[in-house]
Amino acid sequence: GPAPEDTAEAQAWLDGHAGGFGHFINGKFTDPGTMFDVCDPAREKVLARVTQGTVADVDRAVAAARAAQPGWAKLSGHARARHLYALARHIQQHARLLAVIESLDSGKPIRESRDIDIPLVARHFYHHAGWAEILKDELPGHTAHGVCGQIIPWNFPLLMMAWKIAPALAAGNTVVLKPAEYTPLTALAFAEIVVECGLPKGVVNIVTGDWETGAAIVAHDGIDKLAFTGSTDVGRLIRRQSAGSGKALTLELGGKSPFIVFDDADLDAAVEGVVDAIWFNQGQVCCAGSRILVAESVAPRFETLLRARMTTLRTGDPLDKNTDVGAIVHPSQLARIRALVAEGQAEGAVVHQSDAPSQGCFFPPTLVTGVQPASVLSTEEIFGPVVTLTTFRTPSDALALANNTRYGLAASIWSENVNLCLDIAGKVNAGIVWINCTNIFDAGAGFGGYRESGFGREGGREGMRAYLRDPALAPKKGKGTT
Ligand code: TXE
Repeated sequence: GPAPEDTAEAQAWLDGHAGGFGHFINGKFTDPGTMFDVCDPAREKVLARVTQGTVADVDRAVAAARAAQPGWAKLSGHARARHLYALARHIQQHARLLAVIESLDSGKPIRESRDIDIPLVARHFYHHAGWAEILKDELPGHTAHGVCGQIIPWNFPLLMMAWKIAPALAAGNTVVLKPAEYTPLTALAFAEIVVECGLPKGVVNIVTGDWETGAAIVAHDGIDKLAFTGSTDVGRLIRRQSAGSGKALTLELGGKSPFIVFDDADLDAAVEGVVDAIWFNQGQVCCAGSRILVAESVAPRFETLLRARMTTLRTGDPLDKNTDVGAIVHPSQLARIRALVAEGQAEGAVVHQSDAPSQGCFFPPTLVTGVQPASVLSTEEIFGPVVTLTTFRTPSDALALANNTRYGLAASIWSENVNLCLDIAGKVNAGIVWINCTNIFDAGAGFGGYRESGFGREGGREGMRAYLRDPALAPKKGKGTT
């Protein structure tokens, strides 16, 4: 079960906010307005109440960000770096609280939030503090966009926030960020850290709410750059709505990433790879390896090993340190996963599942065999712990199957033949390719996709450039200043 010292600290924090949360605008929390419930999907109970952001709230947040931006951009790179280093250190100091709140709010296992999400959040701020220091030398003449409007999803709430805020601030932008309506709590805890670190007011503004709040950000004239991570449908909508507005835009959308196992692969390692590819964060990962493509000659042995491994996965209480697979973020996502799997079954797919609790928002780890390439299970992003298994004969068959998707986010290749790996890596349509590993992230490496997976990169040099105006491309007169 949960460790009492973990839950006590988080419970005290939640109790301290029993009156509900306002937005974080211009360095302080507003009074709560019309509120909605934020729930723990594993226990199906209300954790907190947060405010539904209105057009007027977004307006106030953008005004604060606008007013703060010239001063923030005028600071030396070193001064901005010191603020980012402070944020990173304070995140580390509050790591346990942030990890527990993240697990309560999203349903992800505490082992993941503690060992992956929160350390990567701190790493992202440290990395971009370094960028603030060297920006003038590395990207001379580049200037900040101005005010960034950032809309993020619920699968990695605090990490997606860090991916958005750290480079924006390093570059001299100020931000208005909207967390996802299912998981706003760690962003609000981060707002308290912003106060604790003494960041100038108005540099970071956080407005909570659902799609209407997001739409108000997208439509706002005072925003110079939009960054969105979420569903492909909403990404498409935002692209259409912002076309011609002069706003810079990056989109990080869905995926249906292949996981290719060649006949000479280390099959035990590849089976562990599947665990990381599709059962990490309950498969609610944009770059999840959701389509296993395995060489026909080793497929029976691989399937046997994988099904044996599935029986050892522990699905249950996210706060239990022994849990491998936690809860699905929200009943609406659970319903979506169930409907897609039922549709695949109706088409003749064979479903293999391990155990999951019957109470709470859980879906068991699921392997699907006998699926056709045109099946909904092969083409649709399920965004749940569901992986398909298909066989191939030759490397060129594998490549054709891998690229038979409208997405292009990630791919994972398993073989002991490095020449084959590098050859396939160059031909697979994916922004990120992993060889004999999967779901590895680092602040120093650009992350992003092709086709319907969006455009623009986050992390690394490319990610930094996305938050800057290239002097060669910038209009003569811009709103941003450095
Ligand atoms: O995403 P939405 P949903 C995929 C995944 C999932 C499906 C639906 O397949 O099952 O999307 O999830 C804000 N203008 N991904 O419905 O709606 C919203 O408030 C402006 C993949 O939760 O895209 C939230 O903050 N903003 C993905 C954010 O967009 C709008 C992660 C994402 O929510 C808006 C999440 C609008 N019109 C879901 N409508 C990934 N790539 O990692 C919604 N939002």
